[in-house]
Amino acid sequence: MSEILTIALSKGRILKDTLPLLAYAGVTPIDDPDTSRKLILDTNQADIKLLVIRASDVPTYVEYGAAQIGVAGKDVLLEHDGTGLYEPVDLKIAVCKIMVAAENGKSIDQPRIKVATKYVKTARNYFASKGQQAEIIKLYGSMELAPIAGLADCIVDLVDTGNTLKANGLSPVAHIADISSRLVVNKAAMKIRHVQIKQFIRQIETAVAKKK
Ligand code: PRT
Ligand code: MG
Repeated sequence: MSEILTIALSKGRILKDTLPLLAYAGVTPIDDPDTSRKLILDTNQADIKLLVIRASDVPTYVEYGAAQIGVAGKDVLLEHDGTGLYEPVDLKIAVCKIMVAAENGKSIDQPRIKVATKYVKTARNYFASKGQQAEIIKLYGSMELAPIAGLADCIVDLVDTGNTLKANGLSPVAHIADISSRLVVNKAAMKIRHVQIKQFIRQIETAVAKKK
């Protein structure tokens, strides 16, 4: 048996959308991930385990090598500072957009604006690239409330159907980036365990292609 391959992913939509890809690659968890309270899931392959953690913690686990592989949204990766990660496969799951949104009818064409977001780095880079002065206000959730409550002029957040914005009287005013989840790999592991990891990556690539 080869060394254990540990794959970090988050509960919710990423786990839900990753399981079919893993199944194509011949990997299925033993316990039902929806009902299990375990944070480490054994799979039908004795040398593959899944870690179920916070979405924003996935790059950290992989960068430090506690997991060799992970699945993380590009939104999370854009905010992560590390350089210890390869990003070899776009899994084309959990697809959405990262956008600027403001109250219906309001323009963000002001010399200086307040932006509420969980995506501080992405927001800062975006407004800098536009040459627009922005005060970035860090929030941890429910961004949609910020313009309504008068905390900020606009938000930077993920948008899928647009229903959440709509329900809160907001409209998208700018598109920043298309988002999907990526397979990430620890750089040292890729070198040291090249054969095992390359083989896994190839299986996942095939699964992504087949799913289309
Ligand atoms: O645990 P933690 O809070 O760190 O992570 P999380 O709660 O963001 O995890 P989760 O499971 O909600 O999302 C994980 C990943 O899914 C994100 O990092 C994205 O890469 C991806 N994803 C894809 C989304 C969405 N689509 C999405 N629509 N994540 C969140 N949303 C939210 C969005 O923030 C907004 O509140 O859904 C709402 C908008 O959806 P619509 O359809 O109303 O536009
Ligand atoms: Mg959440």
